[in-house]
Amino acid sequence: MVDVILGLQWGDEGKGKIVDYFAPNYDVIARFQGGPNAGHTLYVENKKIVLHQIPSGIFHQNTINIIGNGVVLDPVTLKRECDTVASFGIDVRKNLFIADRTNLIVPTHRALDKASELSKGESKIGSTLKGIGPAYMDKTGRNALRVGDMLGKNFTTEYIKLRLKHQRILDSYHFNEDISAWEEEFFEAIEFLRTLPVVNGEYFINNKISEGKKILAEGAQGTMLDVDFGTFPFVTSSNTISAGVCTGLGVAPQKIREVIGVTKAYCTRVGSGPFPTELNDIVGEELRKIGSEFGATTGRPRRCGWIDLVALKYTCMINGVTQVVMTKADVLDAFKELNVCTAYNINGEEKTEVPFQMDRLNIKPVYQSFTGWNTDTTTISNAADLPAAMTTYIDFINSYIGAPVKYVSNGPGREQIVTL
Ligand code: 2SA
Ligand code: MG
Repeated sequence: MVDVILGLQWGDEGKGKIVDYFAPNYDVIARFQGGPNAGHTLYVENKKIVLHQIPSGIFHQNTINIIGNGVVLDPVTLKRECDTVASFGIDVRKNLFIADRTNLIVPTHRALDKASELSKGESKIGSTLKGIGPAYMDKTGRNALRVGDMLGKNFTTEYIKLRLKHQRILDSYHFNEDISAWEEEFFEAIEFLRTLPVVNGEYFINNKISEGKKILAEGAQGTMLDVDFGTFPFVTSSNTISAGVCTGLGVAPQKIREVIGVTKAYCTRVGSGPFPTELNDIVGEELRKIGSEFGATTGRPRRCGWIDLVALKYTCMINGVTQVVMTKADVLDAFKELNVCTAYNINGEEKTEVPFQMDRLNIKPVYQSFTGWNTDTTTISNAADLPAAMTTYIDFINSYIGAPVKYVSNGPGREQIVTL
């Protein structure tokens, strides 16, 4: 059976920590979408590690990790990350596998990402500039190079053909940065990638399922960044939702058991696009400061605001969430009053559904206020010891979204998680 952990907001919900926490219960951890745009933060031996390409189970000796076909893979980032992981005494060749159908990010994808963003000016997506959009365009456009191609004799020729295609687009953008250094790094990384175990991902996973192994699919970004259901066009280019597990790994829908959705106790977004509950005031700044809300991949300050239950209920619906993990609840310890958004006021009408293209509407959040618990919760380990005001806050969220909050994370440490 396959369980899924995924983000219910705009990414950065703290999925890395949660995957790391649950990893000991699983035999295999699989990434099914996204690429080096992801930034999954873990603490290993008290050191902060940010993983972009490798699944978050890599630091557990007995866990197998697989990069699935739905991922876009940047060999350079992967190599760098493998070196970091190896420095902790972990043999990546033993427990990291890569699906042969995984699409490669090539240096010109990064250049195209940059050129496209520059050309959009004010209306840019705020992408991570990792080449994600162009790489997925080449997948659906049927031009991409995949990991399996890298093992063939004609790889360099195919690469040059693709680069020429990209060059014509780059020329139309008048983009003429020299990418030869990127290319050199790319081919070095390809050599390294050739030494890693490449497998037929769909058989690999399904065989594991038949053997009765437990699989955890690790989502990247969040549902509000899903290419179909997110705040398009301010989204990423993959399906970040539970359905993405089927296409991104090659598993059938009935194999999926638990869908564990991760949400912050408040809300953040990095990059452009609509964010109804954003706080452009001192409260938003406090959230950013206390929550250390800076992009794990790009270092960009994240936009902060109150939790948005309209969006959360929607993302629980799309994913079929069976349990919710609420992270960074301790960040709210400092606040005397909390707000949760229960409806969108659009032109004087209160709506409780996420509309088509939020960015074209003037949405005012309708809030319900709660008294903050205003006490340090970071050392609590039993549900019974949580402050009553926090329980009230969580109960309200449960009843609104129709999915149960089963875990509350109250700090970055592995032990800082309360089971409800
Ligand atoms: P892209 O690069 O094409 O996927 O960007 C498109 C949009 O998706 C957003 N996006 C993200 N949002 C939150 N977290 C992400 N990962 C990093 C992190 C981001 C970082 O964990 O902090 O370090 O800035 C992530 N990846 C993509 C992106 O901001 C665009 O809005
Ligand atoms: Mg992140």
